Amino acid sequence: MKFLLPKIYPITDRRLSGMPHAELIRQLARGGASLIQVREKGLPSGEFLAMARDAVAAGRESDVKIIINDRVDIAMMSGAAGVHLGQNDLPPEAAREILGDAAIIGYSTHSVEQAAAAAKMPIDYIAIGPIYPTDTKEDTEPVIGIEGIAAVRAAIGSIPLVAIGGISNSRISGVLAAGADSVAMISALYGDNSDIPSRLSSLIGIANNI
Ligand code: TZP
Ligand code: MG
Repeated sequence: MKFLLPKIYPITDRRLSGMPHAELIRQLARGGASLIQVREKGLPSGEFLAMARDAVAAGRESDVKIIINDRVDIAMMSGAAGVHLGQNDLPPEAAREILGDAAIIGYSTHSVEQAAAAAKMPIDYIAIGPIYPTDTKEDTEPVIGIEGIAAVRAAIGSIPLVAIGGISNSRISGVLAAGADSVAMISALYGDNSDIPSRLSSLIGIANNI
Protein backbone atom coordinates (compact mmCIF):
# COMPACT_ATOMS: atom_id res chain seq x y z
CA MET A 1 0.00 0.00 0.00
CA LYS A 2 1.24 3.48 -0.85
CA PHE A 3 2.46 5.48 2.12
CA LEU A 4 0.19 8.45 2.93
CA LEU A 5 2.02 11.63 3.87
CA PRO A 6 0.37 14.25 6.07
CA LYS A 7 0.09 17.63 4.32
CA ILE A 8 2.32 19.25 6.95
CA TYR A 9 5.47 17.37 7.97
CA PRO A 10 7.20 19.10 10.90
CA ILE A 11 10.94 18.70 11.47
CA THR A 12 12.42 19.27 14.92
CA ASP A 13 15.09 21.91 15.54
CA ARG A 14 16.49 22.26 19.06
CA ARG A 15 18.31 25.49 18.26
CA LEU A 16 15.35 27.39 16.79
CA SER A 17 12.78 26.06 19.26
CA GLY A 18 14.99 26.02 22.37
CA MET A 19 13.42 22.68 23.32
CA PRO A 20 14.55 19.04 23.44
CA HIS A 21 13.20 16.90 20.61
CA ALA A 22 10.88 14.93 22.91
CA GLU A 23 9.22 18.07 24.30
CA LEU A 24 8.87 19.50 20.81
CA ILE A 25 7.22 16.26 19.68
CA ARG A 26 4.67 16.50 22.50
CA GLN A 27 3.83 20.07 21.47
CA LEU A 28 3.63 19.21 17.76
CA ALA A 29 1.41 16.22 18.59
CA ARG A 30 -0.95 18.58 20.43
CA GLY A 31 -1.08 20.66 17.24
CA GLY A 32 -2.10 17.66 15.14
CA ALA A 33 1.17 16.23 13.79
CA SER A 34 1.10 12.56 12.76
CA LEU A 35 4.62 12.26 11.31
CA ILE A 36 7.64 14.15 12.66
CA GLN A 37 11.27 14.09 11.58
CA VAL A 38 13.96 14.39 14.26
CA ARG A 39 16.84 16.41 12.83
CA GLU A 40 20.04 16.54 14.87
CA LYS A 41 23.42 17.60 13.52
CA GLY A 42 26.83 17.08 15.03
CA LEU A 43 26.03 15.45 18.39
CA PRO A 44 28.07 12.47 19.58
CA SER A 45 26.24 9.30 18.50
CA GLY A 46 25.48 8.11 22.05
CA GLU A 47 23.79 11.40 22.90
CA PHE A 48 21.84 11.38 19.63
CA LEU A 49 20.68 7.82 20.35
CA ALA A 50 19.48 8.76 23.85
CA MET A 51 17.56 11.73 22.42
CA ALA A 52 16.12 9.61 19.62
CA ARG A 53 14.86 7.07 22.17
CA ASP A 54 13.18 9.85 24.16
CA ALA A 55 11.70 11.20 20.92
CA VAL A 56 10.28 7.82 19.90
CA ALA A 57 8.79 7.36 23.40
CA ALA A 58 7.20 10.83 23.18
CA GLY A 59 5.78 9.97 19.75
CA ARG A 60 4.24 6.76 21.10
CA GLU A 61 2.29 8.76 23.72
CA SER A 62 0.16 10.18 20.87
CA ASP A 63 0.60 7.71 18.06
CA VAL A 64 2.95 10.01 16.14
CA LYS A 65 5.45 8.31 13.83
CA ILE A 66 9.06 9.44 14.26
CA ILE A 67 11.51 9.55 11.37
CA ILE A 68 15.23 9.99 12.12
CA ASN A 69 17.23 12.27 9.85
CA ASP A 70 20.44 10.90 8.28
CA ARG A 71 21.17 7.93 10.54
CA VAL A 72 19.96 4.40 9.79
CA ASP A 73 21.71 3.01 12.88
CA ILE A 74 19.99 5.49 15.22
CA ALA A 75 16.63 4.86 13.52
CA MET A 76 17.01 1.12 14.07
CA MET A 77 18.25 1.30 17.67
CA SER A 78 15.63 3.85 18.77
CA GLY A 79 12.70 1.90 17.29
CA ALA A 80 11.75 4.84 15.04
CA ALA A 81 9.26 4.34 12.21
CA GLY A 82 11.91 5.14 9.64
CA VAL A 83 14.76 7.26 8.37
CA HIS A 84 15.18 10.29 6.13
CA LEU A 85 18.31 9.99 3.99
CA GLY A 86 20.32 12.64 2.17
CA GLN A 87 22.35 12.20 -0.99
CA ASN A 88 25.51 11.56 1.08
CA ASP A 89 24.01 9.17 3.62
CA LEU A 90 23.80 5.38 3.35
CA PRO A 91 22.06 4.58 0.01
CA PRO A 92 18.32 3.77 0.23
CA GLU A 93 18.91 0.15 -0.93
CA ALA A 94 21.24 -0.45 2.04
CA ALA A 95 18.87 1.30 4.46
CA ARG A 96 16.01 -0.92 3.24
CA GLU A 97 18.13 -4.03 3.74
CA ILE A 98 18.90 -3.00 7.31
CA LEU A 99 15.48 -1.64 8.37
CA GLY A 100 13.18 -4.01 6.48
CA ASP A 101 10.02 -3.58 4.45
CA ALA A 102 7.90 -1.99 7.18
CA ALA A 103 10.22 0.99 7.70
CA ILE A 104 9.40 4.38 6.15
CA ILE A 105 12.35 5.58 4.07
CA GLY A 106 12.47 9.13 2.72
CA TYR A 107 15.14 10.47 0.41
CA SER A 108 16.24 14.07 -0.23
CA THR A 109 16.73 15.24 -3.80
CA HIS A 110 17.70 18.63 -5.20
CA SER A 111 16.98 18.42 -8.93
CA VAL A 112 14.66 16.75 -11.44
CA GLU A 113 17.48 14.33 -12.33
CA GLN A 114 18.01 13.24 -8.74
CA ALA A 115 14.27 12.87 -8.18
CA ALA A 116 13.88 10.75 -11.35
CA ALA A 117 16.70 8.49 -10.14
CA ALA A 118 15.08 8.29 -6.68
CA ALA A 119 11.82 7.12 -8.24
CA LYS A 120 13.49 3.77 -8.99
CA MET A 121 14.77 3.28 -5.43
CA PRO A 122 13.12 1.34 -2.57
CA ILE A 123 11.78 4.43 -0.80
CA ASP A 124 8.38 5.59 0.50
CA TYR A 125 8.65 9.27 -0.35
CA ILE A 126 10.89 11.71 -2.19
CA ALA A 127 11.77 15.13 -0.77
CA ILE A 128 12.64 17.98 -3.12
CA GLY A 129 14.27 21.24 -2.11
CA PRO A 130 15.15 23.87 -1.37
CA ILE A 131 12.06 25.33 -2.99
CA TYR A 132 12.82 28.85 -1.69
CA PRO A 133 15.88 30.36 0.00
CA THR A 134 16.26 29.28 3.63
CA ASP A 135 18.50 30.24 6.53
CA THR A 136 17.82 27.00 8.37
CA LYS A 137 20.25 24.80 6.45
CA GLU A 138 23.75 25.81 5.44
CA ASP A 139 25.26 24.95 2.05
CA THR A 140 21.95 24.18 0.37
CA GLU A 141 21.77 23.40 -3.34
CA PRO A 142 20.23 26.08 -5.64
CA VAL A 143 16.52 26.79 -5.10
CA ILE A 144 14.22 25.04 -7.55
CA GLY A 145 11.02 27.08 -7.10
CA ILE A 146 7.42 26.17 -7.77
CA GLU A 147 8.21 25.25 -11.41
CA GLY A 148 10.76 22.76 -10.08
CA ILE A 149 8.06 21.01 -8.04
CA ALA A 150 5.87 20.63 -11.13
CA ALA A 151 8.81 19.27 -13.14
CA VAL A 152 9.66 16.77 -10.40
CA ARG A 153 6.04 15.64 -10.15
CA ALA A 154 6.00 15.02 -13.92
CA ALA A 155 9.22 12.99 -13.63
CA ILE A 156 8.27 10.75 -10.69
CA GLY A 157 4.62 9.84 -11.31
CA SER A 158 2.53 9.26 -8.20
CA ILE A 159 5.31 8.66 -5.65
CA PRO A 160 4.62 10.69 -2.47
CA LEU A 161 6.46 14.03 -2.71
CA VAL A 162 7.53 16.35 0.11
CA ALA A 163 8.59 19.93 -0.64
CA ILE A 164 11.07 21.62 1.71
CA GLY A 165 12.92 24.90 2.14
CA GLY A 166 11.67 28.38 2.96
CA ILE A 167 8.00 27.44 2.89
CA SER A 168 5.96 29.88 4.97
CA ASN A 169 2.19 30.06 5.57
CA SER A 170 1.49 32.04 2.43
CA ARG A 171 3.46 29.63 0.23
CA ILE A 172 1.73 26.39 1.29
CA SER A 173 -1.11 26.54 -1.22
CA GLY A 174 1.19 27.21 -4.22
CA VAL A 175 3.51 24.39 -3.23
CA LEU A 176 0.67 21.86 -2.91
CA ALA A 177 -0.99 23.09 -6.11
CA ALA A 178 2.29 22.57 -8.01
CA GLY A 179 2.22 18.86 -7.18
CA ALA A 180 3.70 18.31 -3.71
CA ASP A 181 1.73 16.03 -1.36
CA SER A 182 3.28 17.47 1.76
CA VAL A 183 5.21 20.47 3.06
CA ALA A 184 8.15 19.92 5.42
CA MET A 185 8.73 22.88 7.72
CA ILE A 186 11.17 24.13 10.30
CA SER A 187 11.35 27.91 10.74
CA ALA A 188 7.66 28.50 9.98
CA LEU A 189 6.95 26.48 13.13
CA TYR A 190 9.54 27.89 15.52
CA GLY A 191 10.50 31.24 14.01
CA ASP A 192 8.92 33.31 16.80
CA ASN A 193 7.78 32.64 20.32
CA SER A 194 4.16 31.89 19.56
CA ASP A 195 2.46 28.79 20.77
CA ILE A 196 3.67 25.79 18.71
CA PRO A 197 0.49 23.65 18.91
CA SER A 198 -1.75 26.48 17.71
CA ARG A 199 0.75 27.49 15.06
CA LEU A 200 0.89 23.96 13.65
CA SER A 201 -2.85 23.46 13.79
CA SER A 202 -3.41 26.68 11.83
CA LEU A 203 -0.84 25.54 9.21
CA ILE A 204 -2.63 22.18 8.93
CA GLY A 205 -5.90 24.09 8.52
CA ILE A 206 -4.41 26.13 5.66
CA ALA A 207 -3.09 22.99 3.96
CA ASN A 208 -6.39 21.11 4.30
CA ASN A 209 -8.54 23.92 2.96
CA ILE A 210 -6.84 24.27 -0.38
N1 TZP B 1 16.67 20.65 3.54
C1 TZP B 1 16.52 21.45 2.48
S1 TZP B 1 16.02 23.02 2.94
C2 TZP B 1 16.02 22.59 4.58
C3 TZP B 1 16.40 21.27 4.72
C4 TZP B 1 16.53 20.54 6.00
C5 TZP B 1 15.65 23.54 5.66
C6 TZP B 1 14.18 23.74 5.78
O1 TZP B 1 13.88 24.61 6.83
P1 TZP B 1 12.90 25.86 6.65
O2 TZP B 1 13.13 26.67 7.91
O3 TZP B 1 11.49 25.30 6.62
O4 TZP B 1 13.31 26.60 5.42
MG1 MG C 1 20.38 14.53 5.80
